[in-house]
Amino acid sequence: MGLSRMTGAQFIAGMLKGYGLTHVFFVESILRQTLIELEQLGVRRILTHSEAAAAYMADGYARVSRRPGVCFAQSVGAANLAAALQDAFLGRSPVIAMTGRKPAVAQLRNAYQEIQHRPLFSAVTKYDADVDSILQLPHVLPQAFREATSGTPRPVHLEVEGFMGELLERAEGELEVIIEDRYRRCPSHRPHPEPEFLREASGMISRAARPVIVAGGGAVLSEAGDEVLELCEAMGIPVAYSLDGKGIIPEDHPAAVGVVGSYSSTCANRVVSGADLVIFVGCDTGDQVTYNWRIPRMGTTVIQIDADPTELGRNYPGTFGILGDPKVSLRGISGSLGRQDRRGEWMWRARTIVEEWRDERRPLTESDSVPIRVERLCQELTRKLPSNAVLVADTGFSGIWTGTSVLLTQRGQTYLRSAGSLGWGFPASLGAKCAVPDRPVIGFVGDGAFYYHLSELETAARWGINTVTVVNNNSALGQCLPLVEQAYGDRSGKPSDLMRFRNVDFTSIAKAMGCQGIRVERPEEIGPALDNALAADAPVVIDVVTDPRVQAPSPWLPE
Ligand SMILES: Cc1ncc(C[n+]2csc(CCOP(=O)(O)OP(=O)(O)O)c2C)c(N)n1
Repeated sequence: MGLSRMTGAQFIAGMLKGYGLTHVFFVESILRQTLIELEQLGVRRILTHSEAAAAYMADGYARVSRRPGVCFAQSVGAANLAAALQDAFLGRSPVIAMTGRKPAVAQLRNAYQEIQHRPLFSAVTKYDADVDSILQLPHVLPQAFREATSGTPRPVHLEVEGFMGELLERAEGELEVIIEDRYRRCPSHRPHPEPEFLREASGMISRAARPVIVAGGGAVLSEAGDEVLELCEAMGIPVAYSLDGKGIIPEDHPAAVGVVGSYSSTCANRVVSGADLVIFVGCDTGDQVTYNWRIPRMGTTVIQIDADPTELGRNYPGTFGILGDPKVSLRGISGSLGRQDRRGEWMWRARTIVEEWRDERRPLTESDSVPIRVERLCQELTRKLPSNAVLVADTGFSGIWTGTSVLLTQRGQTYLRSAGSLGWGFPASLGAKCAVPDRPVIGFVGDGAFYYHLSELETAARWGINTVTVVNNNSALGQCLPLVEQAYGDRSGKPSDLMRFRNVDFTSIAKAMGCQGIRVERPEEIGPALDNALAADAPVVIDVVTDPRVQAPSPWLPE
């Protein structure tokens, strides 16, 4: 190939296409020439109704495909875009964000729409470069892909000269588009652990009486499901997981004990609390998966396997850390295990704890009450979830409900969830569908979450992004309801001002925007609604009227 004369726009477009991008997400007035080039290359240009939605779509695209997702915004949109990268940062998602900036001569002198962007992006990116010369492009653009996909995947930001990036994209240079295949997806590298550490870990596992695996998003990223199962079955080790690790093994497997931590199943918290050895696999040990670092309790023996050395021992001092790709490391541990011990009694005990929790919840999951109980909605969703489905959950109760009450029993199913930003779920589900158009993508959102980006129903209809969105419509910020009432205590006033909405039928909004809508008010209507929505040739909103007083399960904590 070699060098050839091209514009900045041609180079950027060539790189994005070369790295496998099928879609980019943006609000107009940015990189126009690049978008024109991308059209020629067959990349779909998804115009959104806000920069936040563009970032969330790129994020959903990236998380489900483990390939970088790309979003653009013009100068004044940069702050909106940066705000929405928070979820990609927390969710460890390889999003590449590109924005425009007026040239240096316009900076710091009251230029229209212009503020400093670096502070906005510094907290939500791992790499942030200004691109003021076309000669930088062959360095910064490949580096953006390397940074986004290596180590802990996270967002990166490139700020391109010109408020629309136009100065750089019109410039010409002698350039060559070089694609490094390795950085087209995560994990870009699979670091191999030190053998003596694997032997030591195997010894610790053999000696433990009640070991538990807690698998996280890093294990999913590494596609370590088979290796987790192999270790758990060979050695009799129950498997809990973070929300990001949900689906790592089929949840109806006898060793699966559920999501542990604060957004959790009682059974998972009980089993992990009872362990004498906890093996964190690609799991961040943050406050959510450990319920404020109380499960496992400090002092418990911990092995942690992670591809990022800075995670090892971060929250449990004295951790036995193994630096390595989870899949490779687990293979190594299984390979160096001596005596196999099925730990019949411990496995039976873990299983009993799971059965107790499921039995306890059965009256709710099979409830016929109207308004519909969310437990029943989740049960129907479990039954109808296609074997290759992607389930995308918003934050708060939507994370708890889906995490605890929708079971992913098939290896081909994927679970994605908001890392905390209310409103992420719907646009993220659209981005996910763009990345995996042949898989059914189902969003699960509260009405409070859905309101954020309702306008993207029009985007879904315009581009035929045929997702199913299940709205848990309780006309309230349900998770906040009891908390606000509690905060009021005996004081007079109107708590409802803080968390109640009007009763709105989202199906009419969906239809007005060119989508389909199915209103569900009775439990027996849920199954048929899901069947019809999954078969539809359009984006569908299933608006499920539920009881705002029904609270998602609270986390269990030992005495
Ligand atoms: C950006 C943002 N703002 C506020 C919150 C706090 N928050 C978490 S859950 C929640 C209520 C969600 O309501 P809804 O989506 O209707 O779901 P429900 O609780 O009713 O199931 C709020 C306000 C948040 N997580 N993110």
